[in-house]
Amino acid sequence: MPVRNARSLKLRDGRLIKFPAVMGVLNVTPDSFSDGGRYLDPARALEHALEMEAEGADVIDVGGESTRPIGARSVAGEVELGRVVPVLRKLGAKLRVPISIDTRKAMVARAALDAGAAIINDISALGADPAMAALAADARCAVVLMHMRGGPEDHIQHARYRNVALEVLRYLRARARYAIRAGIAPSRIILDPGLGFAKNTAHNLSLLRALPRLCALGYPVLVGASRKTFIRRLAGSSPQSIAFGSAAVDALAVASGAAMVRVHDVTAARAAIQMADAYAGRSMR
Ligand code: HH2
Repeated sequence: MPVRNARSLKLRDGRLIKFPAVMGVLNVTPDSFSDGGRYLDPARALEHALEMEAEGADVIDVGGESTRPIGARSVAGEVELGRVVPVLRKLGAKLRVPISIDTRKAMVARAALDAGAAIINDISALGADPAMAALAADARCAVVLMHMRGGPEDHIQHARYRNVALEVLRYLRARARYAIRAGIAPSRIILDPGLGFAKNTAHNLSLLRALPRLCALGYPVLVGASRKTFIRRLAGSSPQSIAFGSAAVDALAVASGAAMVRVHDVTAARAAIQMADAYAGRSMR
C-alpha cells in the first residue's frame, strides 16, 4: 500500500523532498520544444541548474531525449548517455538539491544513478525497457511513473478515450502495482498523468479536474504542464502568457492535491504553488 498522501519524499541518501515541490527542467537536447539546444554545453547546463536551484527548485530533472509531440526522434542510448553524463557529473559536484533523470532507458538511468541521480523519471512508467524496474528496485531510488500511449513519435495519434480520467487512473494504479511487484517500495513511487502525452486540450483539462481522484490513490502526484501546447492554446502564445498560464496550472494542480510540478520557470511556479498550498490549508511557510 502507498504511504497515504505523504508530505515529503525520502530519498535513498536520507534527503527529504518536502511537498509541494518544484522540479526544474534541464533539457540537454538539441530539439526540446521550448529550450532545445540551450543547455547542451555542460557549463551552460550547470549554470542554469544553479539558477533554478537559487530560484527555489527542489529537484533538477535532466533529460537527454526530447519527447515533444511533433518531430521528436528517439535517440540511441549512447547518444543520450553522451549528452547527460558529462552534465550529471558537473551537477553532482555543485548542486545541493537532488537530481532526477528523465529517461526510458535502463542503461542511461544506471549511469545517472552512478553519477548521483536519486530519481528515475520514466515517461513510459517502466514499460519501455524490461530492465528498468529491477534497476530501480535494486538502487532503491524513487521513480516517476507517467501515463502515455504510443511513443513520443506518435502519441498524438493515440489521443482517444471513452473516459480519459478513469483510463489514466486505472493505468497508473496498474503500473504502481507492477512496480511494487518488481520490488520498488510504495513510498518511492510518484504518479504523473502525463499532460500532453496522447492528450488533447479537453483531455488535459479533464485530467486536471480529476487530480483529487488520482491523489486519492495515495501516491504523490507530479504534474508537468509547463509550456505545453494546451497552455499556448488557452492562455496565449506570447512568452509571458505561456509562463503565467503554466503557473496558473501549477497552482490549480497543487490546490487539487498534487505534490510536485515539473516546470521551466521556477520562480513563477514556486510562488504559485506556495499560494495554492496555503489556500488548501496545508502550509503557510
Ligand atoms: N513532460 C515532458 C518530458 N518529461 N516527465 C514527466 N514526468 N512529466 C511530464 O509531463 C513530462 C516529462 C515534455 O516536456 P519538455 O521536457 O519540456 O520537452 P521535451 O520532451 O521536448 O524535452
